[in-house]
Amino acid sequence: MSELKLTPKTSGIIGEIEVPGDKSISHRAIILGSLAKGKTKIRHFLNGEDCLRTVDAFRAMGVTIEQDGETIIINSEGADALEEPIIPLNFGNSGTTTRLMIGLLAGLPFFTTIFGDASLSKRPMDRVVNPLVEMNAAFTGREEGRLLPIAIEGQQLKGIDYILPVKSAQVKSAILLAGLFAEGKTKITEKTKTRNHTETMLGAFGADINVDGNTVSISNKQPLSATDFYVPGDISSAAFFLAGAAAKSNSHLVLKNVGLNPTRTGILDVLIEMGANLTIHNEKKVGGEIFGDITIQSGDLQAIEISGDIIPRLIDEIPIIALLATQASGKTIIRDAEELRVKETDRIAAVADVLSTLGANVTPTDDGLIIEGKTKLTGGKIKSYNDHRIAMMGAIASVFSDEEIIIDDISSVAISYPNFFTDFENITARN
Ligand code: SPQ
Repeated sequence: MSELKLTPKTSGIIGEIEVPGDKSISHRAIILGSLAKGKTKIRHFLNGEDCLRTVDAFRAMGVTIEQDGETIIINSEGADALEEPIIPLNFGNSGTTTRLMIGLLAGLPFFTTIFGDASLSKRPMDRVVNPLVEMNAAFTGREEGRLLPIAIEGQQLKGIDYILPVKSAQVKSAILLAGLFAEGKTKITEKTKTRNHTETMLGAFGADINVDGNTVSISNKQPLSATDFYVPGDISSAAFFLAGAAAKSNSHLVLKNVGLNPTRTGILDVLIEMGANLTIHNEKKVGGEIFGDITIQSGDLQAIEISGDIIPRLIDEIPIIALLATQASGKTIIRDAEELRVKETDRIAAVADVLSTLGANVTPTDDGLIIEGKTKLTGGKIKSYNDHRIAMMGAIASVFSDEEIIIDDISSVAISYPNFFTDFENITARN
């Protein structure tokens, strides 16, 4: 346990920072770079615990992966050369590693067992196991493969035409990776579009992939080709400081090279609709991913309603949006976010608990939260629930309180933003 006491921050959030590389893209760069024959160089890789689990998995399958800080060099003999890992693969806390790797391992010609920590062992895997079984995959696991640990007996898979029943990029990605090794075509249709990094990056690595609206098709016709890749800053990490600066008076913050993929920018739409003072500049595109700089200044925020198709575009930002809503005038209503119940922790319950402890007026619902603002937060001892996004939300809350806030355990922050507290100190240093 690593407890942290945060003193009140009286003046604004001021400065310029570059957040670490995007977690979703970093995982996928390791996976695709390991499947492609040749040398892949990844720059601005997220050196966080979850992405390192994905690195370890491919090292265990014989891929040479060298790391120098945020630069990764992969030398791979291609997918055909991957070897059976001799020990079970430990995926720690990482849902992305687990679900994407289940899809990939299902079609590789060897046996693998996978497991994770207590949180990961409670998260549902049937959402990937069920469609993969339809593709001829063979699994054994706790509760008939619904939960980790799971053993995977690689099979010759066959293509599938699948309509996603859950709003999940991880499920879509698992099926796409399985489709790379399946006979025939694999086609996936989503009712609501989720983050599209897997399909975009598969295109950059030369896969035979086609995107038509909300439908993605892939065939196993051509092997992937190695390519260099730059990982933009993680908008989900930037979101904490964007929200803090939007609501804390006298703030002026510049965030450099933040990923602006439209399937991820729901947080920016919300900030603008609430009345935040935000501009985007220096937009660039590399490897199919857009990124740019965001400048934000404090403003008067109004409550809004958040529901429907925007939810997958900001699902990981809902904890920090809920905190932001405590600083907006009126009633913010968040709906259609039932997926939050099955993240690293039940994020609806965790957010409601933490914000209530700090004196906010917040009500959890089955699929979201109702928050009444504007509230001056109190101090108190809060729980992180061993969830990085809850711990970082708790830290930003200290900007809106005149009393000390104690977070019971901040170790989970290393999952997605190892330098979070250094950056936080730097932009609040005048206090
Ligand atoms: O990897 P993990 O633990 O699932 O990470 C989270 C997060 O908050 O960092 C969710 F808890 O992000 C997911 C995200 O919620 C990352 C992700 C991806 O990279 O494909 C997709 C989303 O999950 P899902 O279940 O909607 O597919």
